[in-house]
Amino acid sequence: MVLDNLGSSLRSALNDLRGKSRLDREDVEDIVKEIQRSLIQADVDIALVQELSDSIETRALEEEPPAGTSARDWVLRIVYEELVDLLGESTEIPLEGQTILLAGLYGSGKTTTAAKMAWWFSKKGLRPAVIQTDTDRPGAYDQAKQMAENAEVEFYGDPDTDDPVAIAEAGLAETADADVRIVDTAGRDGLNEELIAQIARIDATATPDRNLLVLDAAMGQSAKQQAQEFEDSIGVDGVVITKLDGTAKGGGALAAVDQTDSTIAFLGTGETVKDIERFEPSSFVSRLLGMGDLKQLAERVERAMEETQDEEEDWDPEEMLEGNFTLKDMQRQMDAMNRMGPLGQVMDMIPGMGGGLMDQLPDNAMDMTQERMQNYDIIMDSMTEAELENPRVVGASRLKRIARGSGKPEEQVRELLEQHRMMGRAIKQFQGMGEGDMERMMQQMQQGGGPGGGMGGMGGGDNPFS
Ligand SMILES: Nc1nc2c(ncn2[C@@H]2O[C@H](COP(=O)(O)OP(=O)(O)O)[C@@H](O)[C@H]2O)c(=O)[nH]1
Ligand SMILES: [Mg+2]
Repeated sequence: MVLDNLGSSLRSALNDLRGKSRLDREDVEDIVKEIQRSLIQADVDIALVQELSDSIETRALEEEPPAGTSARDWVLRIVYEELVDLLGESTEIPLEGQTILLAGLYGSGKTTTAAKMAWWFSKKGLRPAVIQTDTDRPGAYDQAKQMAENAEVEFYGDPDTDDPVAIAEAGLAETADADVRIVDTAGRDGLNEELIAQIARIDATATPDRNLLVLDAAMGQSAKQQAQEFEDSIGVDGVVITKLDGTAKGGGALAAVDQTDSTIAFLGTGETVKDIERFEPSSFVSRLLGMGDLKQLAERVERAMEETQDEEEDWDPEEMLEGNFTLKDMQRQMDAMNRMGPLGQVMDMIPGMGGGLMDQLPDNAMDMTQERMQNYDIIMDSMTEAELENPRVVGASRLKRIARGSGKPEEQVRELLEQHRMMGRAIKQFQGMGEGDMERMMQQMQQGGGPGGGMGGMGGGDNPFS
């Protein structure tokens, strides 16, 4: 994944700031060094790295953090904002009729991307068609046709013609009924003048609404120059970065985006037609930094809590977060978890929780299968109110009684109590994250200024994360 290292190395640098409320020059320099190291490892252009780290350093030292913000939150937020700024907006792709031309080097993933994008548009309710104009590569026609079939979209190609401009022209006429026409082209080296002239002619004939440059995430520094050649000949409106499912680091592609002053439109994450994502800078950077996808998290938490709350009018999540974690809380947590999905996945979406913290928890703290939860539920039904509120009172004889009453082995009752202790500890660690880091961060975000920007889904103060 692009800049994969950045998240983890940055997290460890940020961890050193725990408990600090102010940043000194040395802290900032350490963090900037970490950032530089991982960007350079990810093949990001040196000039770009310098620019980014300069602005992070300047802001961290000169800007005054809002009252009550910890040093860690503050740096995280600056890094987040600068990275989002670097990546820019996502390329505008209106959901309406249009022609899109795909250009790029051999094997960059154009043909695959054409079918993926067609699939994507069809899921948005538009009628797409793929037009294949690659006459250079044997098998290009069959490959494109097959992929269009997989995507269940209209296809035009002509294996008997060797003039790509004529094919483009005929294809556009033939697919006039389609909403979105995606013109796939032959791979070309930006330095091959003949092929550059050819794509310029296709561009002139097809008059696409936008030209997208398809770049393999594995491309290194040469991506920048290639991108410039395409920019000069046909103009690049947006970039598709492919093969992000591999080990490639994507730094070259990033430099290309910067070089052509363009933006990222889509990300390719696999070989099938469904392996495509629309690029969203804020959620991309959130994940990158291990801050989780705040918007998505907020929506899921809110939905689950609304449902739980409907049934439990008098539950005070704040009390739970303050350390009084009872078995009843655990029951509610399990209930909410059932609705939200696996706890690990949910934790990954919480700012500051991704990666690092999960590793510190005992493995089985998160290992809550559906079946175990059901068993626990049954056991808890055999417990008294007092036991649920304060499970410490459960000694050997009560344990026997509960096991008999629920028809579950004593071993399982013991396991439930142990599970509860572990979750209680995990919740404490939640708070230990840094004197309410998380809470403050979410508040800042709700006020609009912070990472995530539009925190649309984050409603009132009725869930434990607000
Ligand atoms: N893993 C992975 N493979 C991809 C992705 N996009 C394309 N490929 C593979 O890369 C190779 C070249 O892709 P193709 O679309 O033919 O590239 P083109 O020459 O630019 O048209 C094929 O084997 C594709 O299956 C991707 O996002 N992930
Ligand atoms: Mg191709």
